[in-house]
Amino acid sequence: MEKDAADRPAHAAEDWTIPQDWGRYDAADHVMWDRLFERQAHMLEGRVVPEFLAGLDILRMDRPGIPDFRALNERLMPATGWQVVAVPGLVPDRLFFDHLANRRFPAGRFIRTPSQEDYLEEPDIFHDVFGHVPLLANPVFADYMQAYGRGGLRADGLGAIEKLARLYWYTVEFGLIDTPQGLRLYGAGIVSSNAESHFALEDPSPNRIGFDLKRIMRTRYRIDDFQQSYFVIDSFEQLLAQTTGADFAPLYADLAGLPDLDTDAILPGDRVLTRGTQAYAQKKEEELS
Ligand code: HBI
Ligand code: FE
Repeated sequence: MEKDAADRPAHAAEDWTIPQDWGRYDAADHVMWDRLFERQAHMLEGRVVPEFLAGLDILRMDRPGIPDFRALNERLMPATGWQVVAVPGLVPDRLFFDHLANRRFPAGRFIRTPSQEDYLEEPDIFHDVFGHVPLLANPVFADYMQAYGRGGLRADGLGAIEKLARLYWYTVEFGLIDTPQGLRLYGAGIVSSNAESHFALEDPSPNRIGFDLKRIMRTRYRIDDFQQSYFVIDSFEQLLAQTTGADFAPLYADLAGLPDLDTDAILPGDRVLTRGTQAYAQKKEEELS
C-alpha cells in the first residue's frame, strides 16, 4: 500500500501537493460534506474531547460546504502556524513526515461517494480535514504533530518507521483521552467515522488501555475494521512530554529484540481501563470462516 516516487501523479508537484481547485467541487460533493458533517457533529456531542470542538469553532468549519483551504489556512495559521495543503491521496512516508515536520498537513482533495460512505482505502477530505485539522488549532497537539514528523524522518534512517507508525495509529488516528467528564475521543480515524465513534467509546468489545509508548510500538493494528484495543492518554501535555525530546534510538534497539503484540493482547503490566469482551471481532471472524 505504501506509495513511492514512481506513483506520483503527473499533475502533482515534487512534494506531491496539488491545488485544491475549490471551484471544481460540484453540488453533490458539497452535499456529501454537509451530510457527513451534520451526522458527526451530532454523534460527537458528549463524546469528543472539548479541544476538538474548540478547533471547529476557531476554524469556523460549521459553514455549509467543503472548506476552501485558503480560508481555512487564514484561521489556522494565526492559531498555531499550521497550514493544510492538498494532495491526491496517500503520499510516501518520508514526504508525509517532511510535511508534518514543517507544519503542513497533507489532506486528500477528493470527497467520498455515497457507495464509499463507510469504508475508504485512501483518506478523503472529510477524514483529513474534519478528522485531523480541528486539533491542529490546539497549540499542544500542534507541537505533537510536528514532533511526530521530525521523529518520522529520524525513524526512517533507523529502519523503525513501522514502530513509529504504530504510535501515530494509536494516538493521532485512534486515540482516546481521559477527561474529568469521562473518556472522550480525539483520534481522527474515530471522529470521522460514525460507527467507530460509538464503538470506540461505548462498545464492550475492545480493550481500553492506558497509554504506554513502548507497549504501543509493539502492538499491531487493524486497517480493515474497528480496533480491538484503544490506548488512553491523560492529556495532550502528557502525550507531548512522553514523545518529544527523548532519543528513540535506544527504544528502537530494545524493541528489535521483543516480539510484536497481537491487536487484542493484554499484558500483566497494562493499565486496563476496560478488558474487552472482543465479542465484535469474534463474531466477524466466525462470519468469515
Ligand atoms: N499520506 N496523505 C497521507 N496521509 C497519511 O495519513 C499518510 C500518508 N502517507 C504515509 C502515512 N500516512 C503513514 O503510513 C505514516 O505515518 C507512516
Ligand atoms: Fe488520518
